Amino acid sequence: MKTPLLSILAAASLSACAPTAKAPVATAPTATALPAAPATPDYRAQAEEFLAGYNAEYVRLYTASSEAEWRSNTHIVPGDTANAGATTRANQRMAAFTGSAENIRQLRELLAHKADLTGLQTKQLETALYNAANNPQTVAEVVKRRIQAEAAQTEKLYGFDYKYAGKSVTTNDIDDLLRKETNPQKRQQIWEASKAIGPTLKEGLLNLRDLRNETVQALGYPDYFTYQASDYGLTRDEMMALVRKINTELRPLYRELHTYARYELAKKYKVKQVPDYLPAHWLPNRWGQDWGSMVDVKGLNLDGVLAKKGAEWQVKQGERFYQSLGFPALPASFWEKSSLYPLPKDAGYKKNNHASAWHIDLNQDVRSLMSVEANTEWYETAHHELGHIFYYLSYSNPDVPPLLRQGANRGYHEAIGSMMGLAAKQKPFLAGLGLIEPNTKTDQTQQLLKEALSYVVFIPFASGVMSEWENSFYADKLPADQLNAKWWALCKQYQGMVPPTTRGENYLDPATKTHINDDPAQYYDYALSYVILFQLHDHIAKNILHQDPHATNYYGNKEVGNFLRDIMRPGSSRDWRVVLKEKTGEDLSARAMVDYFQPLMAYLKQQNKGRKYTM
Ligand code: X8Z
Ligand code: ZN
Repeated sequence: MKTPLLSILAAASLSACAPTAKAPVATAPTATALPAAPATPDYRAQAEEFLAGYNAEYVRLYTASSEAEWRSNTHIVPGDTANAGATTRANQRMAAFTGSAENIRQLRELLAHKADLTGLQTKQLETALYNAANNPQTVAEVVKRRIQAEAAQTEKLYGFDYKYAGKSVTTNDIDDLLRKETNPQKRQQIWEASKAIGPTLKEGLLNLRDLRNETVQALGYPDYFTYQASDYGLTRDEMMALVRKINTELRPLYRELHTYARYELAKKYKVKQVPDYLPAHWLPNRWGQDWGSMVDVKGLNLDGVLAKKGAEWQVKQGERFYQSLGFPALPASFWEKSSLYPLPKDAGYKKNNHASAWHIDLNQDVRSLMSVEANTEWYETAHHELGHIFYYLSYSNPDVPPLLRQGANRGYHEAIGSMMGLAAKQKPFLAGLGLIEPNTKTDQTQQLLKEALSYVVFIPFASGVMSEWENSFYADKLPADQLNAKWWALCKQYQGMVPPTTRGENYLDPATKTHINDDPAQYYDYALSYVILFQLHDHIAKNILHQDPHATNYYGNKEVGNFLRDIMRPGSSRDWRVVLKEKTGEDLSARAMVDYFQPLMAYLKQQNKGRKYTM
């Protein structure tokens, strides 16, 4: 979700304060005439005045930064310095304000009187202080260099010209080839083409690591990873313990999927000797993070349906789905200003090839940047991005000050749209919309297998490989000559995946993942979002729809919409733990996700009978 701008601002501090509890009002003066006491400063009034000014300036600078970043991400011409210059200047103005010594002094001073402030004031002040830590002007030079380095990295990342078989290809082309090509030699070449960008990004990434660490260190955070985790009110150790726990809970299922995939893919590629570890180029995704396209469910050929409907239909259909739950129509400006589809080949410029959603003015100017094509992956992604967009619109209300217009935590922001994407692929939903014949027999187990190959397979990548690598990169200062070795050691350990050939330090395969560059040290957001999405989905299915979680149809259900809007409307003004407990009756837990896929275990064990397990 993050735009580079958002990583400059960072996100709300959701530390373990009691956010919504009203502080007691100062005792009223008694009736008896006492000698006039020295007036105690009215901290609440002071905070109100400070925050009014702060929020107004924050919105103004945020909007200017977003506009500049938008241009930089939608109109990339290598070597063009105009956009990068404008973006850097706008971001520096934002940094100078959010990180100014005077603002930090006032924030600290007011926060020293928490007991006199309202919960909402405290939340805003803490958020502002959290944002300040990413841009402290006590180290203005470091912040300035980081902002410049980030702009340069974006340009390299999205200006790169991928080549396969002598021709320029887009990342959409590569992804499509990896889903469809059946010749293992060609697959290897395609996979290698997708990794060619890595070395280009190495110097910039190493530089950014130091600059990111140094900026947050100025306000007392030991490293950038710790800083990002603190947004959840967690220490680095607590965050790592949480993601490791999630990974452990899904490991038995992953082990079955891994065994299944090794044997099935060996059959598919006509390889006699089944490998112990999955060759990375066998998998239908550049990082092996989603294997969903391995399985076709008879009678549920979504790709076929979508191909006939076209790319535009998918985004429009996404909007209709949200509207059916009682969300408003998207503002006209969304359709006018978004960049939703691939650029024409002869455009003469490139754009960011990864999907994102933007809250340009922290109000009604919402946009999405995608390259939607007609296929299941983009159908899912369109629902995902619209989840961000409707989240933005939901908390852009007078009760939520601009500083708190963020998700309950970052994981929630990722969860809403992913959950809608899951719901929009279930059979009763598709049948209800007339996209499939309601009477077609489909194999429920195959459908569940397909889902597991997307959602379960993602966990060892997100909570394992990505989180462990970034933790080690930022917090443990992973040496520059061990970056790729560490990456592949983690891929083997968590995903059971190995590269087709030795990948030395002349490559930088982690950097081929866009988030490593422009959404740093927070990929666990997505792992947490899956956990949250299954918790929400489980609750919706069982307690609102009274349907089997595997076969739901949310379409048109206003109660589902109300449930979601209750979560979304307060933004980060409420504590995320309290919200989850209140809405689902549960603490954060992989319970619902594990339960959802439990029926698959017996099937997989049966399929894998006599096969060698290697994880
Ligand atoms: O990056 C994204 C979103 C960003 S708003 C499209 N996702 C992760 C990824 O692509 O790696 C969604 C799920 C995982
Ligand atoms: Zn997202």
